[in-house]
Amino acid sequence: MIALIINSGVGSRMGELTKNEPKCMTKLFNDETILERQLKQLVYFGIKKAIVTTGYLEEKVIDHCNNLDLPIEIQFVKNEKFKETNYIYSVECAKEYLNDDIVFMHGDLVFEDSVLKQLLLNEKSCMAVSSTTPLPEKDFKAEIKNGRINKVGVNFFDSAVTAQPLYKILKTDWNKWLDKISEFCKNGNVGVYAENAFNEISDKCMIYPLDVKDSLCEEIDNATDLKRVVERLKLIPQKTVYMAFSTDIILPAHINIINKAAKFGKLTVGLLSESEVIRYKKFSRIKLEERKMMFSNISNISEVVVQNTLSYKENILAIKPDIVVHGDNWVQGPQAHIRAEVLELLAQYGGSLIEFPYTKDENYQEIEEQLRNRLSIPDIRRGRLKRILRTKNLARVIEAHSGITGLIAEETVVNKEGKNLQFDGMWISSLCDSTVKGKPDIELVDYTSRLKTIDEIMEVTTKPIILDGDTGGKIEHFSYLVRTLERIGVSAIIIEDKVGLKKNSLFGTDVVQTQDTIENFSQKIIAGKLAQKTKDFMIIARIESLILEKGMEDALERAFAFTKAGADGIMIHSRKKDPSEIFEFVKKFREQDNDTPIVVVPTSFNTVTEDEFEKAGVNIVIYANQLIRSGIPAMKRVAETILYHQRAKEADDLCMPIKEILSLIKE
Ligand code: SPV
Ligand code: MG
Repeated sequence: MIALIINSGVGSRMGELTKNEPKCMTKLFNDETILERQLKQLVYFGIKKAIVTTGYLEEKVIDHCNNLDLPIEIQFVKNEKFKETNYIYSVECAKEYLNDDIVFMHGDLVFEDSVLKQLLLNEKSCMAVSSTTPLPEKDFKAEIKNGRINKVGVNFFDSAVTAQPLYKILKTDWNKWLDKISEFCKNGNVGVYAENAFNEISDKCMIYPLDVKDSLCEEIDNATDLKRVVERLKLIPQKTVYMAFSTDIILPAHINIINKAAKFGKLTVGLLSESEVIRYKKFSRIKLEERKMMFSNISNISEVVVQNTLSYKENILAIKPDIVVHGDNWVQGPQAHIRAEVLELLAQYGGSLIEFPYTKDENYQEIEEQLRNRLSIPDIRRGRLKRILRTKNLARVIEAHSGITGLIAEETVVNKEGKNLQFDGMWISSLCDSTVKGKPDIELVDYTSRLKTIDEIMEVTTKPIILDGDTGGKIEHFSYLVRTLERIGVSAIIIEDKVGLKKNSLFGTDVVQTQDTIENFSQKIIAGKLAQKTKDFMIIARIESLILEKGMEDALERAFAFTKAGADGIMIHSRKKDPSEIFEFVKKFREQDNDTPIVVVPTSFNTVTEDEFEKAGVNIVIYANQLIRSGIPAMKRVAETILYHQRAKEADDLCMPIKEILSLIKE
């Protein structure tokens, strides 16, 4: 379906109003022109292309349309003889573009949405008529015969109704009408209405009257018409428009689309909630309240609300906007299903999705990049873990032991059921940091080396880092360690309540491991807390009672004591497959302490889902070693394959293509 709008004529009856402006640019109210209103209505009803005939003050019409920048393709066709011909000739000029079902209207016609809607919904070709308005003296009337339009013109008074030059014509009918128009024009019969041609073939070109009764549907021929129509328009409620934003920087491109959306009606903007922005964009730099303030101060926005999910469902159901506006960049790709849902919801009540062509804003990309780089600055990165814990019930953290595993933790995003899932932070595991160096996990890799690992990861990432601090070393040394970590931007250290030669917890009681006393370990925490200089840094106490089979009571006693000593979180560890002791601990701890974050490392109890942990009251889940454990067997297999075949070809399928490796690492 395409639209044909006739805008070639001079409109001399408008007097002064059309002296310098074409009639279609007459302003109605709120500065909206007749043409603007028509085009927006066409966009609203999903029409993608309009043919606009021009003539009088052609450049002004073209400029006006270009400035409107509506998501509708406009083909301008000039009637060079507009002064000496009627619009039958304008239609003839546009003929080559009219090979479709069409909505045909005069450029001075103002109608309400319901009129166009009924017209478009009609299965047959039809013309807008009114059985309730008195027959006009000089304007169009339609003679009705056998329930169809028989004649259209100003001189038919019998069996006639008031008619307006607004039609929907199916291609088959239109072709017949067009052929007759061409015949008229060939014979030089160009001073008449296009309807004169129709009147000769109305038995073949089946156009039915669509009675719009008292709905607004009027041509504006003079200043009196204009005044009357404007008064009626004032009574029609404005449309409601909805748009969602996740951005925390506002650039001209944003203002541009906001202005375009606001042209369609009263604009409500939904701001993606902080936790959802973190999910979607990795990090929100400014708080939701600040984003609200920014958007509320944009004059074309009437209301700002929060959108709690990437899905628009909740807000669409609550607001029932007439229009949702979005860039067309979500037609394909990860957001396509969100769009599909929006369309489905709008269809339920007759709302419309209006999509503007998306233009990639280089500026935006650059600023995003610059701001993203800032996220790696120690002062910004350090505080992110606490912010995440404030906005999400459960943070998911994965181990990183090198630049490349850091990048995997940083960049991996999975889209599931409309949600972007990604990791909130990185765990620098003692086990992995030792293993990657071919060393046992016994505090053998010293801090010179461990800080180097952290630095390598920090160089290429922005997400918060939790350091596995083993026992934390001597109390006197621990204070220095806290300051160093804090200074470089680490967010938290987890220290375990063990002394002597530390072995990996997953050995449990198979090896000799000694637990620290509550008093001594509390002193370590106190020393660490005294040493730290910012409020951002967290010292998390890890309790080994369950690992060392010292019982639940011991674990809980320690947890409360360490919290009292100032620990910012408690990590409870277990090496059992069965998670019940973990859940028991969390339940009992939560009975007395609702605030202190609880951390778990579900290496052995790996059947528990994040959801289950969240429900139980856990706040951080650390996937502590899966990247290194998956990497080692893959590498071993390749080494064995090469040895076996004595060449590398057979190993190729086991390897990532060099091209992909290169694209993984951005320069
Ligand atoms: C580590 O990842 O180094 C840990 C967790 O400390 S665990 O290996 O389970 O002890
Ligand atoms: Mg460790």
